[in-house]
Amino acid sequence: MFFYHLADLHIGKVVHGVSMLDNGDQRFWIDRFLELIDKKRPDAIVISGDVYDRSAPSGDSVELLDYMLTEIVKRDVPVLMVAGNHDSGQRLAFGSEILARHNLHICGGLGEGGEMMQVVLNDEFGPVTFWLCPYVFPTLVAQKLGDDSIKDYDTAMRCLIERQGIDSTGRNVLVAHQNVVANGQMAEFGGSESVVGGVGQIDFSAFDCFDYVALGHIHSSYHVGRKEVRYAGTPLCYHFNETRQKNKGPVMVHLGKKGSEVEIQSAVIEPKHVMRAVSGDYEDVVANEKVGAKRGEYVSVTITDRRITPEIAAYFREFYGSRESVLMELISSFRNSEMSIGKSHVRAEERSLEELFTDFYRFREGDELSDVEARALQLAIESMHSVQSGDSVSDSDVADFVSKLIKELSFADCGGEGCGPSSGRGDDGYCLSSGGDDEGCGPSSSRRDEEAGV
Ligand SMILES: [Mn+2]
Repeated sequence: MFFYHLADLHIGKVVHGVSMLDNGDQRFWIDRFLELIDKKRPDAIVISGDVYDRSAPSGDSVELLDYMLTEIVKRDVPVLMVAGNHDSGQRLAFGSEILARHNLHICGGLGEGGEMMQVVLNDEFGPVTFWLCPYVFPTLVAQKLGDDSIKDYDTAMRCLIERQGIDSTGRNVLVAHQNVVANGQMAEFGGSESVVGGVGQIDFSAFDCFDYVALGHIHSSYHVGRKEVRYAGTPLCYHFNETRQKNKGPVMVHLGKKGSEVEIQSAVIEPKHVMRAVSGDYEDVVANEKVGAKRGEYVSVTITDRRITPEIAAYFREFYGSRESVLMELISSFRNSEMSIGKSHVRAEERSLEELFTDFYRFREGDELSDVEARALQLAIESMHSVQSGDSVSDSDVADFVSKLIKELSFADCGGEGCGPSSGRGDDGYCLSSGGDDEGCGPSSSRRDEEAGV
């Protein structure tokens, strides 16, 4: 018996504002998977929950799952699927009795008395019983089994399995969606799970009577306690932490004669967009990415030596956009306070406004003020000092200052200082300030995106 074990498809998932559905990532993966089915001819497909990302999935999500299941069933391959904690079991199981006649087995809930759905498939060694168990929690199991003493997940699962009356002389596979651990050790979280560690742990020994346990819930692909108790992981990276996992993809399970070793391998499906995280000093990231960035990627950039300015954000967005890539995340791990901007240990209150601004400018622009800019700063500070504290600033004060500024700067401009207050530096062939200086700090669109946390 050879089957593919998948889990946590999360159809409709949005990652950093990018819809894996609308951007074609999930459809692309499904099409590659269908090719794999044509090539390898499995005896079954097992899907261990979190089929959708939401309990009330969008119409497009339903359409995509419909496409996937229809294509598999057309190929005469049975599908065994359970509801995860993200799914509504009731909705997922719509028409399940009818669909089961076409070898599409969907389990949305337990039976009245806590029975799991059973599907028996045969191969040359006889029958294999698949036990379909949707996501369950202790109070549900306590109610189904009429046993109020069931309070925790581990007990709930053990009682539930006990209730099934499993014949362990035959071959049994469990399909479940739970948080399973080995000897209390924390799970290797992928990153995109909506649960936190330690909640609802079940020890892997609860599953001793099964030849293979096809798990969903944790988004990494790995085994727990023994190699036959296994998480498939998400098909695609749904979090930048998950880019560390090399083997994303369906798990191939070969079940031989009872008692013989179960062969388990990962199949690799290349995603439509590779997700990649880069980190380093600004100049290094810029230089490295010019050489290393590929086309059509999902990228996270962490700058370690400065804060993100609208100009930096605009630069990276443009850089990746021109490569048909998406800048999903742009963050700064630069944690020092403003005081460290000028590497000065003098308290901010004791420093002149001119010094503070010059440091701020150097930090933000990575360069010194030009002579013209220094003159403009001086004028601004003089004007400020001429206004007594507590006095209100009249419109004519402002008009005076602005006309003085324009006069000074246009004089300097004619003096060959460049083309205006901030003469658009072009380090390495790009321009940090894109000419929007008069309006404040860069094009307003980039500022909006910055606020939106891009
Ligand atoms: Mn999940």
